Amino acid sequence: MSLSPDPAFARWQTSRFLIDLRRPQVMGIVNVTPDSFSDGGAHASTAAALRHCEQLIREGADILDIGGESTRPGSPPVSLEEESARVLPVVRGALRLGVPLSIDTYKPELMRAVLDLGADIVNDIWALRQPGAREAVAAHPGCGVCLMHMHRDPQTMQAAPMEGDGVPTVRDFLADAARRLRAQGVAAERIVLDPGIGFGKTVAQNFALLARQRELLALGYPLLAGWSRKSSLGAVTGVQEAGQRKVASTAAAVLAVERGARIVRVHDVRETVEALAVWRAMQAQDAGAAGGASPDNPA
Ligand code: PT1
Repeated sequence: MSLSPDPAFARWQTSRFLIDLRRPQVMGIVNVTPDSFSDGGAHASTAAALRHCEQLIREGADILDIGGESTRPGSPPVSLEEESARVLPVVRGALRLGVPLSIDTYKPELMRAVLDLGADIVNDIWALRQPGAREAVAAHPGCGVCLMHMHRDPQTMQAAPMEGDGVPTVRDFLADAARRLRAQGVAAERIVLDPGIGFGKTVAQNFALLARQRELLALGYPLLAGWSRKSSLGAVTGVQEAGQRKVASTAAAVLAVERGARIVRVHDVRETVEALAVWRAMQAQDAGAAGGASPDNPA
């Protein structure tokens, strides 16, 4: 099982683009933060961030995810003014690059501002739980949205992770978040769900969310998975330095896709695109990929 024939999984409606999810999509991470967890703040300036956007597109990114506040465990929040000053100039420039732009923010004022500029997707680690966020997305006629599960908040989530079997908890949370947004009139095709790897979960709970992605897919929405450089990968590989976790991150991205995720959020775009080309070559010959000639199946 991997590609669902259900049309609910086939595409993601966003402001400017109808994204075809039959091919897994690589979402490249663009951190516009001086304290960014893995690029040492190298992209803190607008020009550097835009160069990074162009680089990720050359490497094969299908979508760019632009964020101005680090939400890795223990990160301090930044003000609306600071986050807007970091993100808005980059969004203005990146709108010309011809790929869907996702903005990683939970602040409704910034959501409205980027949607007014023409941004395509709101990626919210709070799943639109901040007052006014759901309304900001619902007021837009066609933007995409990614709803992510987080236990507690970025400051406290790892101090007291979830308890017990996290999969039903995450599933029920995401079902509720999607239901609330649908109730505001947002079409199902605009919505993607994300288990929130590393957001208040133990290492075992994160891997259970990978092993049992099928239980989340049962909700009927496409899934986005973000494993890139995260500490759970460090825990199982012994690689302490986040920037050195490329192999583990790429493996996790492929496994997530193999278990049904349609979008992977990654730092290492070139590696991920290459690895997914291998996955796609396998997929093309999978049972049901009717009639393809191959060494095992001569035409
Ligand atoms: C994610 C995600 C995100 N992750 C979406 N947006 C981050 N939709 C930011 C660690 O354990 O998975 N999905 N935006 C980054 N967050 C973290 C969390 C970074 C945990 C690092 C860790 O190392």
